[in-house]
Amino acid sequence: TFAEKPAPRLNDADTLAQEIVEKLTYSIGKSVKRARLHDWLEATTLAVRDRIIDHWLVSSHETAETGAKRVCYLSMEFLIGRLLRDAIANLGLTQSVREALARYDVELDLVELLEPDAALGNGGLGRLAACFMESMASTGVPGFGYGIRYVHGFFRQEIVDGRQVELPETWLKHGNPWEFERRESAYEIGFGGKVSMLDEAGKPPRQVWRPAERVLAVAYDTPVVGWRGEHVNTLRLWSAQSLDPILLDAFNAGDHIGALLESNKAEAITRVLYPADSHQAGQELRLRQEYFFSSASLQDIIRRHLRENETLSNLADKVAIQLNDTHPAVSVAELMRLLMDVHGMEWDEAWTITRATFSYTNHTLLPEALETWPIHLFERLLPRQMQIIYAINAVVMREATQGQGFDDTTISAISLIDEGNGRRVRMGQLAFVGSHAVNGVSALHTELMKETVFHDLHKLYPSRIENKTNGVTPRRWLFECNTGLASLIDETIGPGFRDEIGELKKLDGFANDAAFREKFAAVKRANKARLAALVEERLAIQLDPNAIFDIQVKRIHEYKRQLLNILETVALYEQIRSLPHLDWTPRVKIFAGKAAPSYVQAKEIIHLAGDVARVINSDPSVRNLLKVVFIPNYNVSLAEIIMPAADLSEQISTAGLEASGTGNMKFALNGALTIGTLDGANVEMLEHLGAENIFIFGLDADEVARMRREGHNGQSVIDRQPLLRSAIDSISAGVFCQEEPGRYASLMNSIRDRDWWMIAADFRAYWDTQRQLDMLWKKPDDWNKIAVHNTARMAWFSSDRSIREYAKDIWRAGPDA
Ligand code: DL6
Repeated sequence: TFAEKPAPRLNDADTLAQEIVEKLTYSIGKSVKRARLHDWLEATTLAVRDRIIDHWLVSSHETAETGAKRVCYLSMEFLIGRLLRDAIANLGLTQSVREALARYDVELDLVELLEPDAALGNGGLGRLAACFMESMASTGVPGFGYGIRYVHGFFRQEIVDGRQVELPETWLKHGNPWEFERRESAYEIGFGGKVSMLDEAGKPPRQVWRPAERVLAVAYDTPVVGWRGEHVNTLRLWSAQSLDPILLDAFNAGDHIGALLESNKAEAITRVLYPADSHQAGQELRLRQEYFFSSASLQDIIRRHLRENETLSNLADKVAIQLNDTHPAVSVAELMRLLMDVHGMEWDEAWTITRATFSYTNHTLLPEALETWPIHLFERLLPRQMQIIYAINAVVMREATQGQGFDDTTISAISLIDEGNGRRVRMGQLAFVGSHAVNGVSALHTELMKETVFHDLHKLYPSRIENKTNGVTPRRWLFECNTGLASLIDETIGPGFRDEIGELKKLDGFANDAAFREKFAAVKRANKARLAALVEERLAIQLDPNAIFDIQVKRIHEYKRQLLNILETVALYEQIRSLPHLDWTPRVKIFAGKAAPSYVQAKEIIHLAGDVARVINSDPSVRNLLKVVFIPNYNVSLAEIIMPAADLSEQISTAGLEASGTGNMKFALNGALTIGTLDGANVEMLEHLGAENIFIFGLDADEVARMRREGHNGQSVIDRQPLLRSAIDSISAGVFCQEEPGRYASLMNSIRDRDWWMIAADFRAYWDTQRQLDMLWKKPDDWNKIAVHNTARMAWFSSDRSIREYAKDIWRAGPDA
């Protein structure tokens, strides 16, 4: 039976070589002689997948046998990246697979590069979900990720004539050897139609929803293997299909296109990922996506539960469901519907179970990102769920009025229905009231949640909000992406840190060891050379590895302030030109990131970065002192090359706006110094690293809020700062875009006027801190000491720590439950 552990397979290269060639021959139908590199990728993936399956079946069976509580992580996004390297590293097979392929003159490194990135996410939220899946498997928490199998993931970015162009991404072009289609796990999902009361003799009357449309959600499973292959979880992604692939009546009547309309409409639901991470999409298709994957996941959870239990009354003891932001918030109403209308439960019991089962993570305070839906749309698409939301609202209102005696303003802030903007359903409120725990993703963000978006709900339910600071998996973000550094750490403190990341602290003492620092710096140099080679190949720009690699890679957004970095770059350029005799520290400014396709200002920022790069890179007077590059199409695989190559990490958001950040953690773990504001998890990095090992500047969140209240205006600051004024004037005057001098007028005016993102307000502090870093670079011993401290002290930011906290405080699941 599956309960018995399978006999361990031999991990030697001979056995693996044989298994890979078997796949090549019998699954792909190619001979060794004829196989292309892509065939080797597929054969290797299938052979490695077989190894994972052995562990997968054991893990699933163990969970079922022991009745252990499962954690279901509902997320609209999983930004996974490539899987092969991760899987073989976690299985401990990297060397054997490398040798096995080498027998056929095939290089593992080249094979790996052919795997497409699974880019089923936009940025931070989706990448966090991927880290959490890996950490749940690595810490032995029985986890199920539930999401959407988008045919087209996050768009491919090209820069054409300086502007971002979005192209469709086609990760499934060659199929996906990691996944298993589960046709037996398919569920009907309804939309529209009517609700009526059914009064059957002998039974209590109940509401029945008769949807006008139905589509099928079909499961595709990908195994997620944890560290040392000890535990394997499942990522279950839903694909939409039509119940009737062809409408035969229409087809027979000669309407061949009409016969396919239904199926096209159904399949559209999972065709493409919405490419905006901080702006709500607002379209009907998006709401369909949200409901589609929520309902499919809940039906699946209930079916599995009833297979193993006789009742749904103990659902919350057996399953914890985490809502990753509000995208799956409709689940609260859907679970109530399933429990009451389908499984005959009474309201009170269903409500108790629902709240005990769900918990919700908030990832942003930006008002434009907080999801609301027009009631008329919601009601038309999901009439029964709308009724349930009204009923939940009535319960909450009663608690607020009778229990607490809140006034009308507070009540209307708490309400699930926003009456002020054409009547809308507030998904944040729905997720909040339907959950027993609500968390922010850094200490500062969690406090701000209490003070701002959930101020009134926090008064009503004061113990519900708690903090769970984000983390990143050290397997992908250190062991795999920075093999040089990981091996150096092995040599220095032994390999124990690979199992217990806390042991990285042992490295701290080596910061004072000159020989170690030299080796640490040599690893960094090699990583910088690798990035420089990539930049030369893709952009034909040569970078000097002796310069500071000063890197800002993330989504392009005004609050992340790439514009502050560009202005400092322009000011530096002008200073070097006017004071060429000074001993300037050479810098390479590296940018990468995608803008949401409809975000005009963000696209202008990309254009400006490119224009500034073109002018600076072609000016002989700053050669070797300043270079600027914008690397197109930032994705997980590119990040894996960039993070280990950074000397300096830019985490410079307007304080109070970055919920946590996770790039900040990846950079520091790989030994980059951080220049940053007191925002998101930077605040906790400061605590763990010590003030001497991180470069904090600028306004804090309270000061930003105060200045905004007082009506801060940029011009008054600019007038007092000649460097800033000159940079803004040069950009406005078209120095970097002579072909269209007015191109950046409105971007620059936004700083002169309201300066909402506090760019002018923070410029001086940022400039001064950058110059302090210039000085530090001239003392490599001091710089490298700080870099070593960064790697040594970042262990706390492992996503294993985050997951253990969720498991203990929120889910009450996992090995220690
Ligand atoms: O929590 C993960 C990640 C944070 O680290 C970032 O600070 C935050 O911006 C990001 N939020 C999103 C979009 N949120 N929504 N909705 O990706 O989450």
